Amino acid sequence: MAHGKRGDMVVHEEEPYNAEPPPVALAGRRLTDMDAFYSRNHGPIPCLDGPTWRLEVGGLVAHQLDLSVDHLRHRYPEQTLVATLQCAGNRRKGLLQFGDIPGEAPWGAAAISTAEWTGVRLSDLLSDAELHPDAEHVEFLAADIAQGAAPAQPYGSSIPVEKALAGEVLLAWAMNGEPLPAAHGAPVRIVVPGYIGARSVKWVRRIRVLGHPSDNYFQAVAYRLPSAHADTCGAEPDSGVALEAVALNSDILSPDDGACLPAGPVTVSGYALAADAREIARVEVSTDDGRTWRQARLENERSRWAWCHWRLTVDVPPGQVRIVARAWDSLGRTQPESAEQLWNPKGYMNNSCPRVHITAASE
Ligand SMILES: Nc1nc2c(c(=O)[nH]1)N[C@H]1C(S)=C(S)[C@@H](COP(=O)(O)O)O[C@H]1N2
Ligand SMILES: [Mo]
Repeated sequence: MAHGKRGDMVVHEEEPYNAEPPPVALAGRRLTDMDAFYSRNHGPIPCLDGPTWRLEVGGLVAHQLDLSVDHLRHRYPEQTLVATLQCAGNRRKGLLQFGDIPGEAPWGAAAISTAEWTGVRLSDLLSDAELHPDAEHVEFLAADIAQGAAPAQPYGSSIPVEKALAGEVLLAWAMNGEPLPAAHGAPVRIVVPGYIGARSVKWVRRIRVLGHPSDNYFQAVAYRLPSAHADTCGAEPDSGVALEAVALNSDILSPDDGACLPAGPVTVSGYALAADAREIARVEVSTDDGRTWRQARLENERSRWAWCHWRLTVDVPPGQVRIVARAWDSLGRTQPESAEQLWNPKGYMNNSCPRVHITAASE
């Protein structure tokens, strides 16, 4: 079992290790099993020693901090929160029919997982450190070295000060009640609920308060949404916008795309995730290309930071059947119908309505 993961992970890359579980491993489970939680890495997974680990907090602060895990545990109140992490590349596979996306893994439906995280609030540390009035972004620098960055550098990222001070951002040392595993950032990682996974920096070592976004490769170059026309002659060079909040999204986890099933009742299930701390209001499923929709049952209590599982049993006639789903949020917004308009050169943020094609056989 590489990196503590189940044997049937879909491994996009062995080194650095990048893998998602088979969709069925996520279905119906509010918390993702540790051995199924997707794993996204830009460098070798470091093995850090918990007892000697230190976290430095500096930059635009009145008081620098230098903390051990014990300091974190004893100085600040413990917080536990259920939050979904989703890679910006989740569902990239659905964009590939509209254009190549070289150098990026073709993630399917499962570069997303949910855990109960335990740690302390970043805002508690920052209030101890006292932010300078010019503070704009809070940068997290990690221990792993990303050889694929230009130049090679430790993984890092930053978030706006307003988000850093919101109570939901944690420095976490436990996941689903167990000590954080090495693959997920031990001894301590950042968890930024509601933001793309890239901002939840693992193996964090330094926190720097800055007057501007981080110039780390993963903030300044990668994880930006470029214009689809970045190479158009005469246009201004376009470095795109840094991705922060996730978009309203959903996917179908069962049945599998391409499945052959007996005609008759088929249970369709999946997940939905709201954006901007909204809630999922409903999820609908169509088996007639969107002419009619039926409402799915939402399976777990809705929370601001976590996905919601849904399911619906539909009756499918013999032949080829296309199943489409769409989620709605508490503001009345729904997902874009087609992935075509969402295609971008890095393949980020595909939140189009999920579709699977099945063949139903008469008995
Ligand atoms: N130090 C470090 N933190 C990191 C990364 C990384 O490569 N190094 N990958 C990021 C990305 S792109 C994602 S989607 C999430 C994945 O978290 P997971 O591997 O725990 O699922 O971690 C983020 N934090
Ligand atoms: Mo990611």
